[in-house]
Amino acid sequence: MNQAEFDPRAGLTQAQLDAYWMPFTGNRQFKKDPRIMVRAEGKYYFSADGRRIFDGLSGLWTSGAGHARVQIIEAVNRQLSTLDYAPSFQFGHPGAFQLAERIGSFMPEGLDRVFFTGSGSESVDTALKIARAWWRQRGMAHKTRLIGRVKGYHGVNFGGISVGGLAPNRGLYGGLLEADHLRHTGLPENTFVRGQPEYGAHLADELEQLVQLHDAATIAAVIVEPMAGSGGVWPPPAGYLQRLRELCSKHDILLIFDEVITGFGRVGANTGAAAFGVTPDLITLAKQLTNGVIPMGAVAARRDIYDTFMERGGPEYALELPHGYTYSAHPAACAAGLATLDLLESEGLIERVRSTVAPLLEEAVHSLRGQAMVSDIRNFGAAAALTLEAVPGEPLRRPFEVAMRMWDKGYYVRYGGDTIQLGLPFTTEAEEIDGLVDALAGSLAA
Ligand code: PXG
Ligand code: PLP
Repeated sequence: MNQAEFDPRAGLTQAQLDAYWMPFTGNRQFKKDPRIMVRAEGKYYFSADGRRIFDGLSGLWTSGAGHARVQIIEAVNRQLSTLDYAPSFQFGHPGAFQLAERIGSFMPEGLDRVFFTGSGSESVDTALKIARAWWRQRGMAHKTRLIGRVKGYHGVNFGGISVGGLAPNRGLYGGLLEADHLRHTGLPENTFVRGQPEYGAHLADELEQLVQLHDAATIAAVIVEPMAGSGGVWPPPAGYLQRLRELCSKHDILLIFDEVITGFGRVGANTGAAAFGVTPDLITLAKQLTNGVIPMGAVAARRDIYDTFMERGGPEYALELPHGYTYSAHPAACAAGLATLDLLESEGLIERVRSTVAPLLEEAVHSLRGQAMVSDIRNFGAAAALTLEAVPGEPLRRPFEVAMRMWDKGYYVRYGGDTIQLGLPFTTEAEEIDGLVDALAGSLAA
Protein backbone atom coordinates (compact mmCIF):
# COMPACT_ATOMS: atom_id res chain seq x y z
CA MET A 1 0.00 0.00 0.00
CA ASN A 2 1.20 3.46 -0.72
CA GLN A 3 1.73 6.19 1.81
CA ALA A 4 -1.58 7.95 1.14
CA GLU A 5 -3.55 4.90 2.25
CA PHE A 6 -1.97 5.18 5.69
CA ASP A 7 -2.55 8.89 6.08
CA PRO A 8 -4.52 9.30 9.34
CA ARG A 9 -6.17 12.31 7.66
CA ALA A 10 -7.21 10.23 4.65
CA GLY A 11 -5.78 12.87 2.33
CA LEU A 12 -8.18 15.53 3.64
CA THR A 13 -6.97 19.11 3.56
CA GLN A 14 -7.26 21.32 6.62
CA ALA A 15 -9.85 23.37 4.68
CA GLN A 16 -11.97 20.24 4.24
CA LEU A 17 -11.64 19.33 7.89
CA ASP A 18 -12.61 22.87 8.89
CA ALA A 19 -15.60 23.00 6.52
CA TYR A 20 -17.49 20.21 8.31
CA TRP A 21 -19.23 21.38 11.51
CA MET A 22 -19.34 18.00 13.22
CA PRO A 23 -22.34 16.95 15.36
CA PHE A 24 -21.88 16.20 19.07
CA THR A 25 -18.10 16.48 18.60
CA GLY A 26 -15.30 18.49 20.10
CA ASN A 27 -14.51 19.99 16.71
CA ARG A 28 -11.30 21.75 17.75
CA GLN A 29 -9.70 18.66 19.29
CA PHE A 30 -10.91 16.40 16.47
CA LYS A 31 -9.51 18.56 13.71
CA LYS A 32 -6.08 18.58 15.35
CA ASP A 33 -6.06 14.79 15.61
CA PRO A 34 -8.77 13.29 13.37
CA ARG A 35 -10.14 9.78 13.89
CA ILE A 36 -11.29 8.77 10.45
CA MET A 37 -12.90 5.53 9.38
CA VAL A 38 -12.68 4.50 5.76
CA ARG A 39 -14.27 1.04 5.62
CA ALA A 40 -16.43 -1.33 7.65
CA GLU A 41 -17.03 -5.05 7.52
CA GLY A 42 -18.80 -7.23 10.05
CA LYS A 43 -17.84 -6.11 13.55
CA TYR A 44 -14.85 -4.04 12.46
CA TYR A 45 -14.02 -0.60 11.15
CA PHE A 46 -10.83 0.16 9.25
CA SER A 47 -9.24 3.50 10.08
CA ALA A 48 -7.50 5.86 7.69
CA ASP A 49 -4.19 5.02 9.37
CA GLY A 50 -4.61 1.40 8.32
CA ARG A 51 -5.80 -0.22 11.55
CA ARG A 52 -8.66 -2.66 12.23
CA ILE A 53 -10.97 -1.30 14.96
CA PHE A 54 -13.54 -3.37 16.86
CA ASP A 55 -16.95 -1.68 16.68
CA GLY A 56 -17.81 -1.63 20.39
CA LEU A 57 -20.91 0.55 19.89
CA SER A 58 -22.41 -1.07 16.76
CA GLY A 59 -21.96 2.21 14.90
CA LEU A 60 -24.09 4.51 17.08
CA TRP A 61 -26.25 1.68 18.46
CA THR A 62 -27.37 1.18 14.86
CA SER A 63 -25.61 -1.79 13.34
CA GLY A 64 -26.13 -4.84 15.53
CA ALA A 65 -26.25 -7.19 12.55
CA GLY A 66 -22.76 -6.09 11.50
CA HIS A 67 -21.51 -3.93 8.65
CA ALA A 68 -21.58 -4.53 4.90
CA ARG A 69 -24.27 -7.20 5.10
CA VAL A 70 -24.74 -8.41 1.53
CA GLN A 71 -28.50 -9.00 1.90
CA ILE A 72 -29.09 -5.39 2.92
CA ILE A 73 -26.75 -3.95 0.30
CA GLU A 74 -28.41 -5.98 -2.45
CA ALA A 75 -31.91 -5.05 -1.31
CA VAL A 76 -31.01 -1.35 -1.32
CA ASN A 77 -29.28 -1.60 -4.70
CA ARG A 78 -32.27 -3.39 -6.19
CA GLN A 79 -34.62 -0.77 -4.80
CA LEU A 80 -32.52 2.16 -6.01
CA SER A 81 -32.39 0.81 -9.53
CA THR A 82 -36.15 0.14 -9.53
CA LEU A 83 -37.66 3.13 -7.69
CA ASP A 84 -35.11 5.50 -6.18
CA TYR A 85 -37.51 8.00 -4.64
CA ALA A 86 -41.24 8.18 -4.33
CA PRO A 87 -43.34 10.85 -2.63
CA SER A 88 -45.05 9.62 0.52
CA PHE A 89 -47.66 12.37 0.68
CA GLN A 90 -50.87 11.27 -1.09
CA PHE A 91 -49.01 8.51 -3.02
CA GLY A 92 -47.30 5.29 -1.94
CA HIS A 93 -44.91 2.51 -2.91
CA PRO A 94 -45.10 -1.18 -1.95
CA GLY A 95 -42.13 -1.28 0.43
CA ALA A 96 -43.69 1.24 2.81
CA PHE A 97 -46.78 -0.90 3.41
CA GLN A 98 -44.78 -4.13 3.59
CA LEU A 99 -42.37 -2.67 6.15
CA ALA A 100 -45.17 -1.14 8.24
CA GLU A 101 -46.80 -4.56 8.59
CA ARG A 102 -43.44 -6.21 9.30
CA ILE A 103 -42.61 -3.67 12.05
CA GLY A 104 -46.02 -4.34 13.58
CA SER A 105 -45.09 -8.02 13.87
CA PHE A 106 -42.09 -7.05 16.05
CA MET A 107 -44.17 -4.78 18.32
CA PRO A 108 -46.25 -5.67 21.37
CA GLU A 109 -49.77 -6.88 20.57
CA GLY A 110 -51.93 -4.00 19.38
CA LEU A 111 -49.21 -1.49 18.39
CA ASP A 112 -49.48 -2.18 14.69
CA ARG A 113 -50.07 1.18 13.03
CA VAL A 114 -46.78 2.63 11.83
CA PHE A 115 -45.80 6.21 10.90
CA PHE A 116 -42.42 6.66 9.17
CA THR A 117 -39.82 9.36 9.90
CA GLY A 118 -36.20 9.94 9.00
CA SER A 119 -34.56 9.59 12.43
CA GLY A 120 -35.04 9.02 16.12
CA SER A 121 -35.42 12.73 16.81
CA GLU A 122 -38.18 12.97 14.22
CA SER A 123 -39.84 9.88 15.69
CA VAL A 124 -39.91 11.49 19.12
CA ASP A 125 -41.39 14.77 17.90
CA THR A 126 -43.90 12.79 15.83
CA ALA A 127 -44.99 10.74 18.84
CA LEU A 128 -45.38 13.88 21.00
CA LYS A 129 -47.50 15.52 18.29
CA ILE A 130 -49.65 12.39 17.89
CA ALA A 131 -50.21 12.34 21.66
CA ARG A 132 -51.34 15.97 21.85
CA ALA A 133 -53.45 15.69 18.69
CA TRP A 134 -55.12 12.50 19.92
CA TRP A 135 -56.38 14.17 23.09
CA ARG A 136 -57.54 17.17 21.10
CA GLN A 137 -59.40 14.92 18.66
CA ARG A 138 -61.17 13.43 21.66
CA GLY A 139 -62.19 16.83 23.00
CA MET A 140 -59.43 17.20 25.60
CA ALA A 141 -57.42 20.04 24.10
CA HIS A 142 -55.96 21.01 27.49
CA LYS A 143 -53.96 17.80 27.68
CA THR A 144 -50.73 19.18 26.21
CA ARG A 145 -48.12 18.95 28.97
CA LEU A 146 -45.37 16.38 28.48
CA ILE A 147 -43.46 14.49 31.15
CA GLY A 148 -39.96 13.16 30.55
CA ARG A 149 -37.25 12.04 32.95
CA VAL A 150 -33.93 13.39 34.15
CA LYS A 151 -31.03 11.89 32.13
CA GLY A 152 -33.49 10.94 29.37
CA TYR A 153 -32.32 11.39 25.78
CA HIS A 154 -35.02 11.91 23.18
CA GLY A 155 -33.06 13.37 20.31
CA VAL A 156 -32.33 16.96 19.52
CA ASN A 157 -35.44 18.53 18.03
CA PHE A 158 -37.40 21.03 20.12
CA GLY A 159 -39.92 18.47 21.37
CA GLY A 160 -37.20 15.98 22.18
CA ILE A 161 -35.04 18.40 24.16
CA SER A 162 -38.11 19.66 26.03
CA VAL A 163 -38.80 16.20 27.43
CA GLY A 164 -35.11 15.26 27.46
CA GLY A 165 -33.26 15.35 30.74
CA LEU A 166 -29.66 16.04 29.77
CA ALA A 167 -28.93 19.64 30.74
CA PRO A 168 -26.12 20.28 28.24
CA ASN A 169 -28.48 19.46 25.35
CA ARG A 170 -31.06 22.05 26.51
CA GLY A 171 -29.19 24.97 28.00
CA LEU A 172 -28.25 26.93 24.88
CA TYR A 173 -31.62 26.92 23.19
CA GLY A 174 -34.02 29.10 25.13
CA GLY A 175 -37.74 28.51 25.51
CA LEU A 176 -38.97 24.94 25.18
CA LEU A 177 -42.33 23.12 25.32
CA GLU A 178 -44.21 22.85 28.62
CA ALA A 179 -42.65 19.77 30.14
CA ASP A 180 -41.76 18.40 33.54
CA HIS A 181 -39.47 15.56 34.52
CA LEU A 182 -39.48 12.47 36.69
CA ARG A 183 -36.36 11.75 38.74
CA HIS A 184 -33.87 9.51 37.07
CA THR A 185 -33.68 5.91 38.17
CA GLY A 186 -30.08 5.75 39.33
CA LEU A 187 -29.87 5.08 43.07
CA PRO A 188 -26.73 4.81 45.19
CA GLU A 189 -28.10 1.49 46.52
CA ASN A 190 -27.87 0.03 43.01
CA THR A 191 -24.22 0.57 42.11
CA PHE A 192 -22.59 -2.48 40.50
CA VAL A 193 -25.94 -4.29 40.20
CA ARG A 194 -26.02 -6.76 37.30
CA GLY A 195 -28.93 -6.30 34.91
CA GLN A 196 -32.18 -4.89 36.31
CA PRO A 197 -31.93 -3.60 39.90
CA GLU A 198 -34.50 -5.06 42.30
CA TYR A 199 -34.84 -1.80 44.17
CA GLY A 200 -36.33 1.46 42.89
CA ALA A 201 -39.87 0.84 41.61
CA HIS A 202 -41.08 3.52 44.02
CA LEU A 203 -39.41 6.19 41.86
CA ALA A 204 -42.36 5.84 39.47
CA ASP A 205 -44.69 7.06 42.23
CA GLU A 206 -43.27 10.50 41.65
CA LEU A 207 -45.62 10.69 38.68
CA GLU A 208 -48.44 10.84 41.24
CA GLN A 209 -46.90 14.06 42.61
CA LEU A 210 -46.52 15.59 39.17
CA VAL A 211 -50.17 14.77 38.51
CA GLN A 212 -51.13 16.52 41.77
CA LEU A 213 -49.00 19.49 40.82
CA HIS A 214 -50.13 19.94 37.22
CA ASP A 215 -53.53 18.17 37.13
CA ALA A 216 -53.94 15.16 34.85
CA ALA A 217 -56.26 17.28 32.70
CA THR A 218 -53.17 19.17 31.47
CA ILE A 219 -50.92 16.17 30.81
CA ALA A 220 -50.79 14.49 27.39
CA ALA A 221 -48.05 11.92 27.78
CA VAL A 222 -45.16 10.49 29.72
CA ILE A 223 -42.13 9.56 27.61
CA VAL A 224 -39.28 7.39 28.88
CA GLU A 225 -36.65 5.12 27.43
CA PRO A 226 -37.49 1.67 28.84
CA MET A 227 -33.74 1.38 29.41
CA ALA A 228 -32.02 4.77 29.31
CA GLY A 229 -29.27 4.57 26.70
CA SER A 230 -27.26 7.70 25.92
CA GLY A 231 -27.64 8.96 29.50
CA GLY A 232 -25.47 6.01 30.54
CA VAL A 233 -27.26 2.62 30.18
CA TRP A 234 -29.72 2.54 33.09
CA PRO A 235 -31.87 -0.63 33.09
CA PRO A 236 -35.22 0.06 34.80
CA PRO A 237 -35.64 -1.13 38.40
CA ALA A 238 -37.89 -4.20 38.57
CA GLY A 239 -41.51 -3.07 38.70
CA TYR A 240 -40.75 0.55 37.80
CA LEU A 241 -42.19 0.50 34.29
CA GLN A 242 -45.19 -1.53 35.51
CA ARG A 243 -45.88 1.18 38.08
CA LEU A 244 -45.57 3.96 35.47
CA ARG A 245 -47.99 2.04 33.26
CA GLU A 246 -50.53 1.73 36.11
CA LEU A 247 -50.33 5.42 36.95
CA CYS A 248 -50.63 6.52 33.30
CA SER A 249 -53.71 4.33 32.85
CA LYS A 250 -55.22 5.54 36.12
CA HIS A 251 -54.82 9.21 35.18
CA ASP A 252 -55.55 8.95 31.44
CA ILE A 253 -52.05 9.84 30.31
CA LEU A 254 -50.45 8.25 27.24
CA LEU A 255 -47.26 6.28 27.86
CA ILE A 256 -44.59 6.55 25.17
CA PHE A 257 -41.57 4.27 25.16
CA ASP A 258 -38.65 5.77 23.28
CA GLU A 259 -37.13 2.60 21.84
CA VAL A 260 -34.73 4.22 19.40
CA ILE A 261 -31.90 2.25 21.05
CA THR A 262 -33.82 -0.63 22.63
CA GLY A 263 -35.93 -1.53 19.57
CA PHE A 264 -35.04 -4.59 17.46
CA GLY A 265 -32.72 -6.56 19.68
CA ARG A 266 -30.41 -4.41 21.79
CA VAL A 267 -32.06 -5.67 25.00
CA GLY A 268 -32.35 -9.29 23.84
CA ALA A 269 -36.00 -8.95 22.82
CA ASN A 270 -37.88 -7.30 19.95
CA THR A 271 -38.50 -4.26 22.17
CA GLY A 272 -37.82 -2.99 25.67
CA ALA A 273 -41.57 -3.33 26.14
CA ALA A 274 -41.24 -7.09 25.59
CA ALA A 275 -38.01 -7.40 27.58
CA PHE A 276 -39.52 -5.66 30.62
CA GLY A 277 -43.10 -6.86 30.19
CA VAL A 278 -44.89 -3.50 29.89
CA THR A 279 -46.91 -2.28 26.90
CA PRO A 280 -46.94 1.46 26.19
CA ASP A 281 -49.35 3.32 23.87
CA LEU A 282 -46.74 4.58 21.40
CA ILE A 283 -43.23 3.35 20.59
CA THR A 284 -40.54 5.38 18.82
CA LEU A 285 -38.03 3.50 16.68
CA ALA A 286 -34.95 4.21 14.49
CA LYS A 287 -31.31 3.03 14.40
CA GLN A 288 -31.44 -0.81 14.30
CA LEU A 289 -34.56 -0.67 12.09
CA THR A 290 -32.31 -0.42 9.01
CA ASN A 291 -29.12 -1.65 10.69
CA GLY A 292 -27.96 1.97 10.26
CA VAL A 293 -27.57 1.56 6.51
CA ILE A 294 -30.15 4.16 5.47
CA PRO A 295 -31.56 6.78 7.87
CA MET A 296 -35.05 5.90 9.01
CA GLY A 297 -37.28 6.16 12.06
CA ALA A 298 -40.83 5.10 12.86
CA VAL A 299 -43.58 5.46 15.43
CA ALA A 300 -45.69 2.41 16.24
CA ALA A 301 -49.11 3.38 17.59
CA ARG A 302 -51.91 1.49 19.27
CA ARG A 303 -54.44 0.59 16.62
CA ASP A 304 -57.29 2.49 18.31
CA ILE A 305 -55.19 5.68 18.42
CA TYR A 306 -54.93 5.44 14.63
CA ASP A 307 -58.63 4.61 14.44
CA THR A 308 -59.55 7.76 16.36
CA PHE A 309 -57.82 9.89 13.75
CA MET A 310 -59.61 8.01 10.96
CA GLU A 311 -63.01 8.47 12.63
CA ARG A 312 -62.50 12.17 13.37
CA GLY A 313 -60.75 13.00 10.13
CA GLY A 314 -63.63 14.64 8.27
CA PRO A 315 -64.28 13.83 4.61
CA GLU A 316 -62.30 10.87 3.28
CA TYR A 317 -60.05 12.98 1.08
CA ALA A 318 -59.02 15.15 4.05
CA LEU A 319 -55.75 14.68 5.94
CA GLU A 320 -56.28 13.05 9.30
CA LEU A 321 -52.82 14.09 10.58
CA PRO A 322 -51.12 17.11 9.02
CA HIS A 323 -47.63 15.78 9.61
CA GLY A 324 -44.87 13.98 7.65
CA TYR A 325 -41.39 14.31 6.24
CA THR A 326 -40.08 14.47 2.68
CA TYR A 327 -38.13 11.32 3.51
CA SER A 328 -40.90 9.46 5.38
CA ALA A 329 -40.84 5.88 4.06
CA HIS A 330 -37.99 6.53 1.61
CA PRO A 331 -37.92 3.49 -0.71
CA ALA A 332 -34.24 2.72 -0.03
CA ALA A 333 -34.85 2.90 3.72
CA CYS A 334 -37.86 0.58 3.43
CA ALA A 335 -35.77 -1.91 1.47
CA ALA A 336 -33.00 -1.72 4.08
CA GLY A 337 -35.58 -2.15 6.86
CA LEU A 338 -37.19 -5.21 5.31
CA ALA A 339 -33.78 -6.83 4.70
CA THR A 340 -32.62 -5.99 8.24
CA LEU A 341 -35.69 -7.46 9.93
CA ASP A 342 -35.29 -10.58 7.76
CA LEU A 343 -31.67 -10.93 8.89
CA LEU A 344 -32.48 -10.40 12.57
CA GLU A 345 -35.03 -13.20 12.27
CA SER A 346 -33.28 -15.67 9.95
CA GLU A 347 -30.01 -15.51 11.90
CA GLY A 348 -31.69 -15.54 15.31
CA LEU A 349 -29.72 -12.44 16.28
CA ILE A 350 -32.14 -11.12 18.89
CA GLU A 351 -32.23 -14.50 20.61
CA ARG A 352 -28.43 -14.59 20.43
CA VAL A 353 -28.22 -11.28 22.32
CA ARG A 354 -30.41 -12.73 25.06
CA SER A 355 -28.83 -16.15 25.37
CA THR A 356 -25.17 -15.48 24.54
CA VAL A 357 -24.00 -11.86 24.30
CA ALA A 358 -25.82 -10.58 27.40
CA PRO A 359 -24.47 -13.13 29.90
CA LEU A 360 -20.92 -12.97 28.48
CA LEU A 361 -20.90 -9.17 28.53
CA GLU A 362 -22.34 -9.07 32.05
CA GLU A 363 -19.65 -11.39 33.40
CA ALA A 364 -16.82 -9.62 31.58
CA VAL A 365 -17.77 -6.03 32.26
CA HIS A 366 -18.37 -6.59 35.98
CA SER A 367 -14.84 -8.02 36.25
CA LEU A 368 -13.76 -4.36 35.99
CA ARG A 369 -15.19 -3.66 39.44
CA GLY A 370 -12.33 -2.58 41.69
CA GLN A 371 -10.37 -0.93 38.87
CA ALA A 372 -9.18 2.55 39.77
CA MET A 373 -11.78 5.28 39.08
CA VAL A 374 -14.68 2.91 38.29
CA SER A 375 -17.57 4.00 40.51
CA ASP A 376 -20.39 2.00 38.89
CA ILE A 377 -20.98 -0.66 36.23
CA ARG A 378 -24.36 -1.38 34.60
CA ASN A 379 -25.44 -3.81 31.89
CA PHE A 380 -28.44 -5.24 30.12
CA GLY A 381 -28.65 -7.17 26.85
CA ALA A 382 -25.85 -6.14 24.52
CA ALA A 383 -25.33 -2.81 26.32
CA ALA A 384 -23.16 -1.78 29.26
CA ALA A 385 -21.67 1.34 30.83
CA LEU A 386 -19.00 2.24 33.35
CA THR A 387 -19.26 5.42 35.41
CA LEU A 388 -15.86 6.97 36.13
CA GLU A 389 -15.03 9.19 39.07
CA ALA A 390 -14.43 12.69 37.77
CA VAL A 391 -11.19 14.61 37.76
CA PRO A 392 -12.12 17.54 40.06
CA GLY A 393 -13.57 20.35 37.95
CA GLU A 394 -13.31 18.33 34.72
CA PRO A 395 -16.11 15.76 34.76
CA LEU A 396 -15.87 14.90 31.05
CA ARG A 397 -12.15 14.40 30.87
CA ARG A 398 -11.55 10.82 32.03
CA PRO A 399 -14.08 9.13 29.74
CA PHE A 400 -12.57 11.07 26.83
CA GLU A 401 -9.05 9.96 27.74
CA VAL A 402 -10.10 6.34 28.21
CA ALA A 403 -11.95 6.31 24.87
CA MET A 404 -8.87 7.77 23.12
CA ARG A 405 -6.66 5.04 24.60
CA MET A 406 -9.20 2.48 23.47
CA TRP A 407 -9.09 3.90 19.94
CA ASP A 408 -5.30 3.59 20.00
CA LYS A 409 -5.69 -0.04 21.09
CA GLY A 410 -8.12 -0.80 18.25
CA TYR A 411 -11.48 -0.40 19.99
CA TYR A 412 -14.25 2.08 19.25
CA VAL A 413 -16.37 2.80 22.36
CA ARG A 414 -18.62 5.72 23.26
CA TYR A 415 -17.77 8.29 25.89
CA GLY A 416 -20.47 10.62 27.13
CA GLY A 417 -20.93 12.52 30.38
CA ASP A 418 -19.03 10.64 33.08
CA THR A 419 -19.50 7.26 31.36
CA ILE A 420 -17.92 4.85 28.91
CA GLN A 421 -20.62 2.96 27.00
CA LEU A 422 -20.62 -0.32 25.10
CA GLY A 423 -23.21 -1.49 22.58
CA LEU A 424 -21.87 -4.72 21.16
CA PRO A 425 -22.71 -6.17 17.76
CA PHE A 426 -25.24 -8.99 18.17
CA THR A 427 -22.73 -11.47 16.71
CA THR A 428 -19.92 -10.65 19.18
CA GLU A 429 -17.92 -13.71 20.31
CA ALA A 430 -16.52 -14.44 23.78
CA GLU A 431 -12.92 -13.71 22.73
CA GLU A 432 -13.90 -10.32 21.36
CA ILE A 433 -15.58 -9.40 24.66
CA ASP A 434 -12.51 -10.56 26.58
CA GLY A 435 -10.22 -8.52 24.33
CA LEU A 436 -12.40 -5.45 24.74
CA VAL A 437 -12.56 -5.73 28.52
CA ASP A 438 -8.79 -6.36 28.76
CA ALA A 439 -8.21 -3.23 26.70
CA LEU A 440 -10.57 -1.30 28.99
CA ALA A 441 -8.70 -2.53 32.07
CA GLY A 442 -5.42 -1.41 30.47
CA SER A 443 -6.83 1.96 29.46
CA LEU A 444 -8.23 2.58 32.96
CA ALA A 445 -4.94 1.59 34.59
CA ALA A 446 -3.04 3.98 32.33
N1 PXG B 1 -34.29 8.67 21.37
C1 PXG B 1 -33.36 7.87 21.89
C2 PXG B 1 -33.72 7.00 23.06
C3 PXG B 1 -32.07 7.84 21.35
O1 PXG B 1 -31.14 7.06 21.89
C4 PXG B 1 -32.78 9.49 19.74
C5 PXG B 1 -34.04 9.46 20.31
C6 PXG B 1 -32.54 10.39 18.58
O2 PXG B 1 -32.29 9.68 17.42
P1 PXG B 1 -31.51 10.38 16.19
O3 PXG B 1 -31.64 9.34 15.09
O4 PXG B 1 -32.24 11.63 15.86
O5 PXG B 1 -30.10 10.62 16.63
C7 PXG B 1 -31.79 8.66 20.24
C8 PXG B 1 -30.44 8.70 19.59
C9 PXG B 1 -24.87 7.62 21.76
C10 PXG B 1 -25.84 8.21 20.82
O6 PXG B 1 -23.67 7.65 21.44
C11 PXG B 1 -27.16 7.95 21.00
C12 PXG B 1 -28.07 8.50 20.14
C13 PXG B 1 -27.67 9.30 19.09
C14 PXG B 1 -26.32 9.55 18.91
C15 PXG B 1 -25.40 9.01 19.78
O7 PXG B 1 -25.28 7.11 22.81
N2 PXG B 1 -29.38 8.21 20.38
N1 PLP C 1 -37.98 23.66 4.86
C1 PLP C 1 -38.47 23.86 3.62
C2 PLP C 1 -38.30 25.20 2.96
C3 PLP C 1 -39.15 22.81 2.95
O1 PLP C 1 -39.67 22.99 1.75
C4 PLP C 1 -39.27 21.55 3.62
C5 PLP C 1 -39.94 20.41 2.98
O2 PLP C 1 -40.53 20.50 1.92
C6 PLP C 1 -38.75 21.40 4.90
C7 PLP C 1 -38.10 22.47 5.49
C8 PLP C 1 -38.89 20.11 5.65
O3 PLP C 1 -38.03 19.12 5.13
P1 PLP C 1 -38.27 17.59 5.49
O4 PLP C 1 -39.59 17.20 4.90
O5 PLP C 1 -37.10 16.87 4.85
O6 PLP C 1 -38.25 17.48 7.00
